Amino acid sequence: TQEKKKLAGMPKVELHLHLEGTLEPEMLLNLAENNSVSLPYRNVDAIRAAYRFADLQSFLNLYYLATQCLRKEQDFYSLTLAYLRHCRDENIAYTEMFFDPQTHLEHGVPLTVVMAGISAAQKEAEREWGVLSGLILCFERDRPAEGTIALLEEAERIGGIIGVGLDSAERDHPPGKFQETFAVARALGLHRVAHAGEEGPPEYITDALDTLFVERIDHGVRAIESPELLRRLREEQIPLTVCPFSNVSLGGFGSLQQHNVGRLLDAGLKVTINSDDPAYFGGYLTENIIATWEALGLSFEQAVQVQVNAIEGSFAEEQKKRDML
Ligand code: ES4
Ligand code: ZN
Repeated sequence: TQEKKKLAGMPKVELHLHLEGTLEPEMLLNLAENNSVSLPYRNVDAIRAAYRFADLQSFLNLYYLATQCLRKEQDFYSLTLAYLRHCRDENIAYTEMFFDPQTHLEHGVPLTVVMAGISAAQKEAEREWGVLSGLILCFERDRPAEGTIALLEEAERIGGIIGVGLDSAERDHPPGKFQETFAVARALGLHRVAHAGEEGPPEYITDALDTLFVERIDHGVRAIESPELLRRLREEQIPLTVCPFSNVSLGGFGSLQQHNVGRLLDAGLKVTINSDDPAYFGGYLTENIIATWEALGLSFEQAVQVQVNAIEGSFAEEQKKRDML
């Protein structure tokens, strides 16, 4: 339809995207071969067959297994450039990308290597295609907070991150453990976001706001359980980076038709739509937007509002935001 074409063609912004979650099966097999990492999968079909997840943890197990194949600067460069090429093809003008350095460090890959590869791809995508991007360093909440301040300081010495985030297994891992680390990030002038209310309770959303001083909530769909929190999120216009395909893939909602993003929009929240880990969850940003819009019967105006929210909720410079609006 005409409206569908307009949504696909309009300039877009993505605010919740894990670079490691863009690792497609074909690239994964290539990297495994090149880096002599043995995988329990022989071919693309076997990998795709493993993309059936019961919950967040079952997904993370596969996601972290696959990250073992990322070893060299070139690997991070190829991964990032392939995603940014998708952005060009989908008219995504600006994207803020997460990465998980602790996992790579555990595999013996230094932060300098990871960041050099990502940064080279970002520069190339901007130069060649005009696709702008920012990089957000995520801490994994199911690891100790110990060492995260040193990691943050090293990233600042290298340069190139615009903020910090908090991801990985949410259940039984409240945000408060990272209070000091996020305070340092804030003092350094870095932006702050956290996954909260994906599988965890609404209290984790409140805690992320009050103890980490986050500026956005990643996911946040369980806010629906607390009228008081809904009121706060609306009054303070805290952006939520909702990821519909991700939530359905990981069992948060039985189907796209049952997703609550329409209700969150109706409640006046500053909702954005994002792809999270598109290689694993069945589609990139445009597909998330169009399929959600169709499944929930959202209005065209609501779909456009979601993109205005993403521009306004982004950490782009004010002038760039005005250019995008
Ligand atoms: C993630 Cl979907 C999701 N949730 C939490 N942490 C993550 N890391 C990568 N994808
Ligand atoms: Zn995520």
